[in-house]
Amino acid sequence: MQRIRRHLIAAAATALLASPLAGLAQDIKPRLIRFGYGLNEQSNQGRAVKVFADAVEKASGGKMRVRAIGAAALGPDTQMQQALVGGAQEMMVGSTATLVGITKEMALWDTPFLINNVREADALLDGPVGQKVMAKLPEKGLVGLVYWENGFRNLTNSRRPVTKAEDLDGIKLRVMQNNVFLDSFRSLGANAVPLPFSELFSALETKTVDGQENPYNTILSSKFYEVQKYLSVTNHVYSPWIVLVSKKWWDTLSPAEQKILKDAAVASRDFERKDTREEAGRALAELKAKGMQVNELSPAEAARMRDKLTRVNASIAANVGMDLWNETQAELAKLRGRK
Ligand code: TK8
Repeated sequence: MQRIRRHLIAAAATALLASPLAGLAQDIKPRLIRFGYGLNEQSNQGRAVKVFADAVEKASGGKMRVRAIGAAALGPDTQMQQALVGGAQEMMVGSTATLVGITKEMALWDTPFLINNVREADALLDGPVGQKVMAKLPEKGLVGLVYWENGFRNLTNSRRPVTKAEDLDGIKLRVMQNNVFLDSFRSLGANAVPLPFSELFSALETKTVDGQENPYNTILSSKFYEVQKYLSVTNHVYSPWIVLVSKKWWDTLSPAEQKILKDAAVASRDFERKDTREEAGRALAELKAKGMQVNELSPAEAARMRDKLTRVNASIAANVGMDLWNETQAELAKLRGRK
């Protein structure tokens, strides 16, 4: 009897150890966050992901671990977005422009010449308008935490300096997978082709496309200067990046864990904007030193280009909704009225 009981106790103990251990292990095992991004590790994006990762690990005492996976090793933006929606990947940072297929309101940020400077960018993105756009994500299976700065976009190509819209005639120009960008550059006369960023360098190298447009930082960190001769300063749009979480996964986190991610995201945003602006400030000189030929547009040609580009505004307004569009314009007017 005694022996049987001892056996039973031993068996019960084994069972206890075997099965609830799984539950126990879940508490002990760190939460692994696969965080994907498109640029290189040595870029403003890569540096800020590292800041985020360190902040999360520190605040969670190592219970939450971020595995940063750059250079689009988890796929281009659109593929990662789908992986987040499906719950196969936890986090990413990418362009808002590639999100438009999921959340149409994101097209607001594609509006040419919407934002004039970084002060306006921060106020608009972090204020009610930016938050309203972000709030459209959860119903699509995504949670947006913060906007980072990609930056003002400029044009590069391997054929000739672009000093006026007509110089784009016949230039095969890679654009993001986004209709506003496609229509904008087609209206300027370029032969615009949508392509994921991850395929861009080799497309430029093999001359599958002649040109592209991105902020100075990216032209530098992605070494586009190796395959692009001409840089035309157009500043045609301010591009944000957005830090995204899989909603499926987010809902399994405790409020304390969610707070750790939110706080780390804000810290990474503040770091990223500062870092990006510093780099942008010296990137142009570096690109020149690397042999790029840089040209500005004359005020008259810049105005003509602006005029052609902003013809897409009416359709953007209709797409994102007139209320959001008007609120954005009112917010910008308020910002511009303030000294
Ligand atoms: C990186 C992209 C990039 C964007 C582009 O994955 O595609 O041109 O500017 O930053 O999101």
